Amino acid sequence: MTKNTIVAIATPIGSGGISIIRLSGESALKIADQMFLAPNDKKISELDPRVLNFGTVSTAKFKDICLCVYFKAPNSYTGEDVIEFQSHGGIKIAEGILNECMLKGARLAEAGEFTKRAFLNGKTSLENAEGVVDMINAESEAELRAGYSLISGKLNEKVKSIQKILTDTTAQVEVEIDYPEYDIKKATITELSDKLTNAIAQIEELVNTSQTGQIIKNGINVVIIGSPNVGKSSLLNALLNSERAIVTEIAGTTRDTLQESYVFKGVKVNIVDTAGIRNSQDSIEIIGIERAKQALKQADLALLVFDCSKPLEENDYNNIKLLKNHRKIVVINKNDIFIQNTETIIRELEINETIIKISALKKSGIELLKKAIYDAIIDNNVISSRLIITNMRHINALNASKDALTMAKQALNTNSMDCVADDLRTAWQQLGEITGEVYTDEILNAIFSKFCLGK
Ligand SMILES: Nc1nc2c(ncn2[C@@H]2O[C@H](COP(=O)(O)OP(=O)(O)O)[C@@H](O)[C@H]2O)c(=O)[nH]1
Ligand SMILES: [Mg+2]
Repeated sequence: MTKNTIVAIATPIGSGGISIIRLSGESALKIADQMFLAPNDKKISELDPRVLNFGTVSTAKFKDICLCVYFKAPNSYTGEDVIEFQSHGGIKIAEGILNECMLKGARLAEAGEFTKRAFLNGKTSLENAEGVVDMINAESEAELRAGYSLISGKLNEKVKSIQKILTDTTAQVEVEIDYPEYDIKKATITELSDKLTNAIAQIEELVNTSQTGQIIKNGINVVIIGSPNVGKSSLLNALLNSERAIVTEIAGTTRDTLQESYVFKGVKVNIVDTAGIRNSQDSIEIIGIERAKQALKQADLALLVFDCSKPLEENDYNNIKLLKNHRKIVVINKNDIFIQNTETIIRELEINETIIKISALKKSGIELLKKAIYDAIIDNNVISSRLIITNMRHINALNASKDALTMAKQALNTNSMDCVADDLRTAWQQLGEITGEVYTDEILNAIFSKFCLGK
């Protein structure tokens, strides 16, 4: 009877101010009544819901002073009876209360099970729940903003408004199917077609934000490429403002790729320092150079670094060739010495890309470079739009819906109204997968397994 009541520690495991142990399900109140007493010997079921009560929690092995709150179904996170104990924050205390709840009949919740129940009980939509995970896992402000637009229902609102167009259109199409004795007016076909064009345009507008959305989610991937000793590792350190990579005057110091991140204007930038590319006999360095080339393939942008304190050499020209078809920014380093060489180098490079002059040693030009990296990749129009699609699942559903609408439009032109109705239903359902109006167990498992325990 009680196996449907779940329990988990909702706060991170470790020492801290407080730990929260959360129970949800039909026996939550009964279990809490056996464990918690307020000072006047009142059980939690005798106290008001939604009030934080002071009292004592008792387990078989110890007692603790704690707070306890009861959310009565359906007015809770999961839509079921929910109890939360707030104990002193310690691993043994939280585990003890958790174990006691299990002894009294609750079972350990799976990852994301509280939120899954919230979804199944109609307390949250699917994309809303995904917004919660995105916010928890966010590493930049841009990710937080994208997560919040899901939680606050902006995508939901938009999807519902497109679905409304589709429902209206379907109704009109079905009238035509039901009364085939009347010839469909040309005006009707044009009107229906316009509605579909409008829906497709709205979906496209969302899909168009997804490229920037994916970058917001994953960060801008930047790789530093250049000959040995041009100052790549010094540049990484300057961008991070920390002495992360080893810098020496010995060529070939960096053997392996090294990835770190910083945040600029709220967007995460993943930056990879690489071994200088040259013809090497050193077997470890050769592997490093291979890794550098690999990192280049995965990067959104390369920083091609040159040293302006000496003339360009063969390795530099090879790197220009290597990066010929790659999106890049040219970085001229060591601008603190031999500045007169810089212009000669720029002329020799014959490169049309953005050129930024810096001194990694003196940390000059670094902010300018950070801005150039951001501007090269981020579409400011998208960033300032209210809604950015960051989630692959949403992108796929939007594209599938758009495909079905394109087919509906073609069917409309050939007057196959049954096909139009079918395609419209598919398009509606694909949008429904975003909000969770349409779902399968696989979809739910894929989404909720990304949650942490206790969420
Ligand atoms: N004067 C000057 N020296 C630099 C600058 N950047 C790097 N160096 C020096 O160049 C040498 C090689 O630097 P490093 O970052 O290890 O180069 P990497 O091999 O490309 O990673 C070191 O001695 C650095 O101190 C710079 O902006 N100005
Ligand atoms: Mg290096």
